[in-house]
Amino acid sequence: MLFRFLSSILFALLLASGAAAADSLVFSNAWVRATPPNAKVAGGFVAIRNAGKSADRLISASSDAAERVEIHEMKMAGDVMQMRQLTEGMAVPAGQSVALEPGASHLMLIAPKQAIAEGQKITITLVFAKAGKRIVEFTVARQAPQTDAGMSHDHMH
Ligand SMILES: [Cu+2]
Repeated sequence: MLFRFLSSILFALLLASGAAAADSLVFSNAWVRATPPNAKVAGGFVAIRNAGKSADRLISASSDAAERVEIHEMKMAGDVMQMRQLTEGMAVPAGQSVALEPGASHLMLIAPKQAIAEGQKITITLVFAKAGKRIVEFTVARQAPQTDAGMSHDHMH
């Protein structure tokens, strides 16, 4: 009986550590493109790295700053670049990074409730199939933030 009790505690601990292991999504370069006042949409971009061992999926997004937030992709239809909503969301494979970036997949803030002006912060909640909700702060900018890759490393001597 005692053994049974101990093993159920152990099982609970394993479940808890499993939940912690799901917490392995890393977000970088989160930004929303500044729009003119009264713009009907704004594009949101972020790199998502899944450092975990199980595949996940971005299934929806929302923000207080907009009526709704959709997950879009850009696709060529003949000669024309078109946007469509990814109603099934976007896969984030284990051990890989996916980039929401201009000209590719992106978040679309529909009917912004406020001016989206340079320098502002916009909080967007990203919902993942396994990891659940993640709250990510996006900076409003005119263009993609520069990463500092390579600047302070690898000097030749
Ligand atoms: Cu779009």
